Amino acid sequence: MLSFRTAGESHGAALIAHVEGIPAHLPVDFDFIDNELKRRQGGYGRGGRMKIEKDHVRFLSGVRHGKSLGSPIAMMIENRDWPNWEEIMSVREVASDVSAKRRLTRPRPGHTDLAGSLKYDHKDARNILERSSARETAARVACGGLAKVFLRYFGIEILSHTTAIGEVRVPPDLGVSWEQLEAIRDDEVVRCVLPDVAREMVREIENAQKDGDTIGGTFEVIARGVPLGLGSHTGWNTRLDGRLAQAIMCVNAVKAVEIGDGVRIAYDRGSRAHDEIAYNAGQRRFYHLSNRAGGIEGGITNGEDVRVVGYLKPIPTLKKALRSVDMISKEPFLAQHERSDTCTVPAAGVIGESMVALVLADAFLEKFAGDSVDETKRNYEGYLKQLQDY
Ligand code: EPS
Repeated sequence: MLSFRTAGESHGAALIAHVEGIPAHLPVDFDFIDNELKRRQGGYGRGGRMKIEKDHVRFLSGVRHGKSLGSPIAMMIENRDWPNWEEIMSVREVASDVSAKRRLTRPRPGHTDLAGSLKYDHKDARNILERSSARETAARVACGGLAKVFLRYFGIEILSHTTAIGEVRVPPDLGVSWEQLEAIRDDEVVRCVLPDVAREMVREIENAQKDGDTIGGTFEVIARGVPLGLGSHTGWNTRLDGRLAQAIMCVNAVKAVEIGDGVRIAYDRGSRAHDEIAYNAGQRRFYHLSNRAGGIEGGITNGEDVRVVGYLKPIPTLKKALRSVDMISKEPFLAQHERSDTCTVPAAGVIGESMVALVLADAFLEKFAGDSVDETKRNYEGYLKQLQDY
């Protein structure tokens, strides 16, 4: 099974990522992983910080001569902004005039500032926001990049697209093709497959920016080549849809998750909600005539594409500040403004891909295990034969 952890503050020296469970002998595609980080940094509506950072993964352990060793893989992404924050974010004690710099005491509604400061008993919300910042997702994308490299070895690929920015949406019945997803893989604007809608999305972001406001939206992650049988109906925590929901819900600013057409079918009849079953005798496999279930039935992948949608709230750092209360004086104030982004939906799609990759790789290893990728492959091929022989 695959597990991962991250560490690091947004304006600290570096982000750290730690992945355990990748079998030995996996060829590591370093350029691919760096490109994943680059994709996450793109998207119209990012703030000034993205002009400073140029993320790159430095592998510290677990890989030798280009291949995984089977031991824990540690990775580091340096923060280029760090020289500007060395004193403010120093791990050593500093003079009181330094610790007062960039202090935040007027919490932003919708942000972690207040709940985190009260819970951890901090009088400076910087001690909270530095870790709750979406900067942390760069480390997750490094872990997800590795998971994608592993999945690719078994023919599983994952991409995403932006399906809404504010009120501008792609049509709900848009059947997006893999070629369309490939075409926007490295798009640096909004990562929407329909050029007309993409232009409107840019305008929607610009309008929010002009108003000193922020804007949310939705993205869809699609995984193809996923075998039938990942996840299990046997326990509440083994169901793959539940695991995917958590993985997407914990992406910064996500407030709702949908599998397939889950939201729409809640308002429809069963006869229009489910995917009818057919059998392809040539390929000796069952398949479905539609995919409203998003490739998962009963918490188990059913062999169709896995489709997960993330819904993002507009991020809570606003120039047009909302009412708040100073944490120290308890006086009413407008919330503090920090340098920030206007829209992070295109970046969130890339982060969503990583989270889906990590969940699928974990479920894949749970089922097929193996200390080396060849052993995993033998187990996998044996299972594919079992399905064909059914
Ligand atoms: C973030 C605020 C901005 C974003 C940051 C997330 O950073 P800063 O405070 O340095 O301007 O750019 O995102 C990243 C740094 C990143 O790599 O995604 C926040 O408050 O969450």
